[in-house]
Amino acid sequence: QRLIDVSEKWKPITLKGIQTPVGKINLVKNRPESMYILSMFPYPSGMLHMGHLRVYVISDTLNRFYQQRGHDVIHPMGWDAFGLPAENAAIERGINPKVWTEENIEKMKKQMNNMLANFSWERELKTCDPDYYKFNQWIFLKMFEKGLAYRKEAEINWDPIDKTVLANEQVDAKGRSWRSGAIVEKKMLNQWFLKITDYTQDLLQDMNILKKWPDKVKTMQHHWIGKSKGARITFETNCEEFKTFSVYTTRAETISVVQFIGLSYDHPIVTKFAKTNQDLQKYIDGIRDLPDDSKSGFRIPGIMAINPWTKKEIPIFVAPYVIPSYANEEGTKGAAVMGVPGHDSRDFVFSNENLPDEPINTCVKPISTMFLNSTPVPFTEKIGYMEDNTGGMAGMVTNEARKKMVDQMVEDGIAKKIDQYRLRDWLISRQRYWGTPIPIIHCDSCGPVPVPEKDLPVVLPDVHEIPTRGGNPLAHIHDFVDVKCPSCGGDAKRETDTMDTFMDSSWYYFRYLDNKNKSLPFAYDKASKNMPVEIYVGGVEHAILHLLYSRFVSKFLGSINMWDGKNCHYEPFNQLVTQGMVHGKTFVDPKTGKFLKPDELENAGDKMIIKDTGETPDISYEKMSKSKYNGADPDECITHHGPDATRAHILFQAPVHDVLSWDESKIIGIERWLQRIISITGKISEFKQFEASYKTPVEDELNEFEVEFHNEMQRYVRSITESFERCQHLNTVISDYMKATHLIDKASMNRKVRDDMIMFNLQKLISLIYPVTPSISEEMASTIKEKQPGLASWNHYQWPMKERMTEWPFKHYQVVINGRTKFKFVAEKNLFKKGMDYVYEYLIKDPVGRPYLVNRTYDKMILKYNIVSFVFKKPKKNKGHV
Ligand code: ANZ
Ligand code: ZN
Repeated sequence: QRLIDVSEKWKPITLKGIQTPVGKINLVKNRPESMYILSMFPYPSGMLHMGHLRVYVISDTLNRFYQQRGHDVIHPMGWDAFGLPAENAAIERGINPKVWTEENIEKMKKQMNNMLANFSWERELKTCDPDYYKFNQWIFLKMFEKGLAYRKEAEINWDPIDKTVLANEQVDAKGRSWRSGAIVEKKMLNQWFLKITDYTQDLLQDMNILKKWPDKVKTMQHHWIGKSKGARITFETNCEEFKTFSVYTTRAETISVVQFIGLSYDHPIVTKFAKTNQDLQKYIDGIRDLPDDSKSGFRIPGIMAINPWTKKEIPIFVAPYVIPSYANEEGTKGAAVMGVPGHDSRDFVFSNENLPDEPINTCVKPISTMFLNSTPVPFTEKIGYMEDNTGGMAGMVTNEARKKMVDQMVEDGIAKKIDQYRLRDWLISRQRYWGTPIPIIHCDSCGPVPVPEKDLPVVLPDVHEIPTRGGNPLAHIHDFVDVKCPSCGGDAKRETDTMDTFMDSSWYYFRYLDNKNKSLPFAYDKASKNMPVEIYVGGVEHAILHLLYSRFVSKFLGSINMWDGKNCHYEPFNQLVTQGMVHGKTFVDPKTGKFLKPDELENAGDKMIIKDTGETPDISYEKMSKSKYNGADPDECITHHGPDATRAHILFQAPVHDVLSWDESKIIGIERWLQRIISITGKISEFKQFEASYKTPVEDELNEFEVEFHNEMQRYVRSITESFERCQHLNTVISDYMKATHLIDKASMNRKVRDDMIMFNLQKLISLIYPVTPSISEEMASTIKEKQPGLASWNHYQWPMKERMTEWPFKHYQVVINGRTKFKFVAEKNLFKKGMDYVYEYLIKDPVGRPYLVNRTYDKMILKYNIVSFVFKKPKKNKGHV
């Protein structure tokens, strides 16, 4: 039996009189299967925020639910401890980032305990621990061995302020760094890459088996991988030195109206012509400084391309919108695009700017022209009819025409069908201190040599202050850099890049399963037994990269036989629960448009007004941020309202996937509900001395109120159980709690339901609320056990079983005689089916019915609905006789 902790600290403030549960809880473990419930581990910033609170409430609630159901739950927690903020904080303070990080971890751990998050702390890990990052290095070396880790010159996004490389998604639409706000520069550097593109097919295909992932997330992954089906078409030129080049297109059917060729600045044609054309060279030099949406171009004189379909000559441009590293011909530099202004909006804009006098040609028209007077230009729908100017294709649907055209060109030897992906290899080099050193030694004679496995970990050298004199911080630490080559023994230098922290988080869920293993990242058996993670809870902001990298690394680890995941295609996460953001109440001065601080506002009756002006502020809910003064501190809410109310409140306010608009004042509803449970528990415990042997009686022993009570309670048990199982709308769990509480309260007042049944169902309720409000559940259970020695052995940690719904086997009937209701009775449901005679016999034997029927004969007897009606002839009055 496994023991779990319940916080020993919480002293309730609002819900007075409740004692803090102390010590350990015995949970029954009767299912051998483990249940791996994982929440995304936090960056140790020093303070839990509302988003953290929300994730951990969800995962802990599920954790407790599955424990009650007898599972051996793995619910670990750790720290994503490398990365920039720690490094910056350390530089600011002149300390080692480790110090800052450790302090923060301690603070956040306390906060997690305060919210009663019940983590398997014995599994804890910190990614900045050499014991952990040793295996980042180990995995890197395995990839290196398999040819999946390589170094190449690459253009990188360079943040000139943070002096670091940025991933594409760290650069916003305006070309600024997400962190420093600086305009990002392009720079060429030798970088380490992981060949995630080798896994493109698997990453795409295996999404089909991820049935329990939100569609939105799968769409985002699809989009990121970005498969497109197209063709590479060869164009000839009129230039002797460059007889041919090729373009990549997904719209081959538009070839008859290609009006220009766009080349990326690094295309060989450009490079060649720039040698003799200073203006061109100047244009290329300035190209990196152009904004992303620049329409500019440079027409290369002295060369024309020949359209292979129409044989017309068309101009060639350097076009900045052509992405240098997308859809390049295998083994070549630079990309080329066939410009079709009639059917592509980028080409259209470019053509207007650079070929202003050229009329725009089209070759596709809409399928339905019914509502259109003319075809819009550019007409960018992929589906349409081919116009007459397309030779043999006129009238064909685009898809068909494309296929036919490509097949024809393939036959003619001028085209190849290819699939193209947007996904690039994973650049893991970071020019930073606070990360995992890449375990490579550069030797002049041997090249890059992997650090032998026995020498791992390559420990991050301890520094009092991080060198900030430019270049890589580690390059300044000579003891670290100057080493002997492991291969030839000559003088060599250590790699000074550190790894992207996404590497740390791409496999941490494996390490939890075996976090003390010294020789391997984790043991085969442990991983195979407990993987995949059953439920992964986290923010949707990690829906692309973190999940993609994790899937890649998990599959790679499968490929080198580190774990057996055949059944799940080596997918690491079975169900993904992405919780929505927490928004804060934001007050804006309608006059100035400024965000208002809490101390600029005051309470005026039931609303807030602006202190200085007395005016009503505009209120909205927005993403929490310091500049909007709309943040909320989880600690404060817990201090004021206790962890139980806070947990229930956060679940109640919105379905798991939706945005949650945080309004602390609404917690009052939750507090009333909890008070009610406390008071009915006290009351019902006083009814009488109960015995543990109670079981729900069979239906014909129940009165109709009991049947209804039983059924309604059953509906809540089922609905709550299913909500937890599906984990879609945990808010309904709380409303079911409230309804069940109301039901029991009502029954305890009306007393039409037998006492034992009320107590039995109260006990169920106390088990049902345990996942969300563990300390109140705990407290109520001990109240009952104290007052009711007969129930002392009751195990409130067991999830209530679903019971049969019952039907009351009886029915209410009424008897109507000559149009007047005379009496009512209760009898079996299908009484009328047994026939008139039976009903008559039944009634005349009934002590209530007998006086009405005895010694009379009826003229008519009718059975309808639940009414028995009799018509008796009135005794005729004797006329004439006296
Ligand atoms: C002619 C054409 C006509 C195109 C048309 C589109 C519409 P996806 O689906 O994203 O793969 N393209 C090719 N290589 C490019 C590069 N390196 N940089 C920028 N654009 C490039 O897009 C493929 C389309 O993007 C290709 O099809 C090509 O333009 C352009 F009506 O060719 B298309
Ligand atoms: Zn060497």
